[in-house]
Amino acid sequence: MFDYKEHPHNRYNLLTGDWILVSPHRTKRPWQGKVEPVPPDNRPAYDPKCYLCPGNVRADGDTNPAYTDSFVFTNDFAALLHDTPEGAFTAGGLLQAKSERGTCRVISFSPDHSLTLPEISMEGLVKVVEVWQREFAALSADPTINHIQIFENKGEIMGCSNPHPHGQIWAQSALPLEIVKETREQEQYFAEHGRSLLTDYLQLEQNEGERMVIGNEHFAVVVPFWAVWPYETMIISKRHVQNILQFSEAERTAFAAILKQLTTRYDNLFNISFPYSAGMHQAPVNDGEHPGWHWHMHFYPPLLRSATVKKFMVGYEMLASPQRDITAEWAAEKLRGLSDVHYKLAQKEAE
Ligand code: H2U
Ligand code: ZN
Repeated sequence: MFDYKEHPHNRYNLLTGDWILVSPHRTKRPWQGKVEPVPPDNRPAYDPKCYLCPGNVRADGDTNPAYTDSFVFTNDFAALLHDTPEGAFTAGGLLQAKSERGTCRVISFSPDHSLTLPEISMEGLVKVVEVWQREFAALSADPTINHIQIFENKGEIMGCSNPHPHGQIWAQSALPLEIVKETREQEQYFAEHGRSLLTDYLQLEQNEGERMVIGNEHFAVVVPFWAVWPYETMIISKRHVQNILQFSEAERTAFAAILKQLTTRYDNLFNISFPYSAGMHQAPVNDGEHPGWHWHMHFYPPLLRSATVKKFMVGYEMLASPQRDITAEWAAEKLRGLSDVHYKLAQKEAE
């Protein structure tokens, strides 16, 4: 009898249409591979060499203002540019290239160099959500922009260039690959059922329970059935909205709260500042109606079994398909069991 908790199997990703290989029996294998160093975690509130701290000079020679909440600027090394000429290149009916237009923004989440999202106050986090909303509104006012990717790279292990709490936004005219897939799957489901795919998925997860992590009145966190990264999660809005501008005031606060709670639990998993890449997926803009699109946020953390052992996406995964050993159900149970009090606070209180 097939038991998906024990036997190797493929799981279907509802949002992309991809499949991933799950090998639950393999978690018992011994580990003698690479162990990552734990980066030091005792930063000052102000670092004179940091390009994001207030009053400091950035690579392009600009001086940051003495900001008190958050601070947003156009990336000095932007991957996308506003003034790219329109055009295309083809050769032999085989090679294709199309010019791409856009912009990249950097957002410092706080003037305090020593903080990370879970350590920023609720008031500060609500302001971060407001900045995301303002940026989304401003960027979508440009009719050449069709997709706005709001994200955060956290931790040296993810290639993050600076520990100062910050995120990025890349806005562009083409729809990137993941968005094309998620648009296709969500629109198709909506056309068939008249409800959003994630409304029905969340309902199912709430009924099953075993992949749920945390939730509040407006948002829920789940380890997706098809998760690839060991502790991958997804924040889903309980209301079917297409983008962050449609959040009510209560939803904005509830989103800030769930962000704090989830990132706190992540830090508490291995008692370190937990690395990840995280980002919101939202409906395309200036691109007609997308009634099937349902706002959500993915968290992709690279760590596997401790602060120093990372999951590698190599070999079979580069050549064939993503694969995981520990199951989504096991990871969710682990995350559910963690405290909502940040380990640094708990340590301070214990002293
Ligand atoms: P990451 O740490 O997630 O890579 O983001 C930091 C971004 O900040 C990075 O894309 C930009 C880099 O190009 N940057 C500036 O815009 N100005 C600077 O002075 C240094 C870094
Ligand atoms: Zn700084």
